[in-house]
Amino acid sequence: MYSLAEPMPQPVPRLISSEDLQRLFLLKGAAADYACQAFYDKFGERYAQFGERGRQLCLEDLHHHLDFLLPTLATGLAAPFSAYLCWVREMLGARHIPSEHIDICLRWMVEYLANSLGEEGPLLTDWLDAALRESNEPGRPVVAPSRHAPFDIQTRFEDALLTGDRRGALQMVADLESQGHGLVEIEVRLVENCLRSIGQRWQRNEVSVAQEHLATATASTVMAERFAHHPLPASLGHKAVLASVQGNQHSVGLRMVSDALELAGWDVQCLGANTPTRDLVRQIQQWQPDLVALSVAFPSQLADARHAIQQIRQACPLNSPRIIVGGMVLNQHPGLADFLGADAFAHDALAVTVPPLPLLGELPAR
Ligand code: B12
Repeated sequence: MYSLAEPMPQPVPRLISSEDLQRLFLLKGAAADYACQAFYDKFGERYAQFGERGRQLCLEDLHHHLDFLLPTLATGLAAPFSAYLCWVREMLGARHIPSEHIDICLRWMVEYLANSLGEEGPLLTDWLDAALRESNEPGRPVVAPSRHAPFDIQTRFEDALLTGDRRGALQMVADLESQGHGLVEIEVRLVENCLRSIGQRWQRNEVSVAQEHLATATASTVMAERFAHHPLPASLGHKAVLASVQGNQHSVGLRMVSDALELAGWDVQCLGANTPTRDLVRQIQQWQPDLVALSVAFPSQLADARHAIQQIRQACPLNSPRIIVGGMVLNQHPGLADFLGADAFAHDALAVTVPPLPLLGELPAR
C-alpha cells in the first residue's frame, strides 16, 4: 500500500467483531425509535410547534447519525465520527437545534446498542465518549482543508456559480488558461475551493439548497465546456474505470480525476455518482481496466466501498486492476484507504497526475 503523495499510516485496529457489528446494523431502526421516543418524552413540549413532521425529521436525523456511527465503528477509529459530530453540531446549531440534544440522543442510542453486546458493551460507550470528547476540542476542521492555494478571483467565481452565471464563469476559466494555468489545476484550485466554501455556507444556513444545486450544476457545465476545448493526447493504452461508490451522490471530484487521467492519455470510463456495486463489478469484468478509481465521501459509505473492493478482487482473480481511492473522508483520514483494502490513495485530481505515477509505472505494457 502506498500513497501517491505520502507514505500510508499504519492499519487501524478493529473495535468490535463483524458479527457484533452486523447485529448492531439490525438494531439500527429500533435504537433510533427508542431515542426518538425518549427525546419526545423529555423535550416534546419544546418541539410541539413542529408537530408530527418535526418528530419525523428527528427520527430521520437519528437514522443519519447511525448511518455514520456504525460503519465508523468497523474502522476502530473515533476520529471520522467526531469529525461528523463537529459538522452536525454546526449544521443543526445554525438551524437552532442545541448540541446537548444531539449528544443526549446519541448516548441513548449507543446505550441501547451497547446492551445487545453484553460484555463488549462498554467498548461502545467508551468509544462514543472518546468521539464526543474529540469533537469538543476547539479548532477541529469539519472537512480537511484544501492543499492548494485559491486564485484571487475566488469570490467573483463563487458568485458566478451561485447565480448560475455560466458565461462569466467560463470567461474566468478561459482567462486563467490563457495565463498558462492547466485545466485540472483550475478545477482543483478554483472550482473545488469554491464548492467547498459553498458547502460551508450551506452548513451555516447562509446559502439555500437551490443555490448549492445551481452552483454545482454551473460548475459541472463549465468544466465540461472547457474540457471540450482540449484535444485529447494520444492514448497510453491504459484503461481506467472511475466511479463514486454506492451511496455516494458526489460526482464533481470524480469528474476532475477523470479529466486529469484523460488529459494524461488514459482511456477512461467515468460511471459517475452512486454506482451500484454489482453493476460496477460487471463493467470491470467486461472492460478489464488496468485501474479502478473509487470516490468515497462519507464514513457512511466505508462499508460499501470495502465490499466493492472485495468484490472487484474476487471477480478478477487473475487480472485484478489496481485500485485507487479518494474523496472527502479519505482526505481527512488517509489511513482508511488501508481499511478499505485499496492499493493507493490520492488527495486530489492534481495528485493523480503528479509524476512519477507509481500506478502507471507498475502496469504491464499492452
Ligand atoms: C455539491 C454537493 C452535493 C451535491 C453533489 C452533486 C454532484 N453531482 O456531485 C448533492 C446535493 C447530491 C449533495 C448531497 C449531500 N451532501 Co453534499 N456537498 C456538496 C458540496 C457543496 C460540493 C461537493 C463537491 O463537488 N466538492 C468539490 C469536489 C471537487 O471535491 P471532492 O469531492 O472532495 O473531490 C476532490 C478530492 O476529494 C479528490 N477525490 C474525490 N474522489 C476521488 C476519487 C479518487 C480515486 C481520487 C484519487 C481522488 C478523489 O479529488 C477531487 C478533486 O480534487 C460539498 C462541500 C465540500 N466540502 O465539498 C457538500 C458536502 C460534502 N455535502 C454534505 C452533505 C451533508 C450532504 C448530504 C448528506 C445532504 C443531505 N442532507 O442530503 C447529501 C448526501 C448525499 C450522499 N449520500 O452522498 C456535507 C458533508 C458534511 C460531513 N462532513 O458530513 C458537505 C461537506 C457540505 C457541508 N459543508 O456541510 N451534496
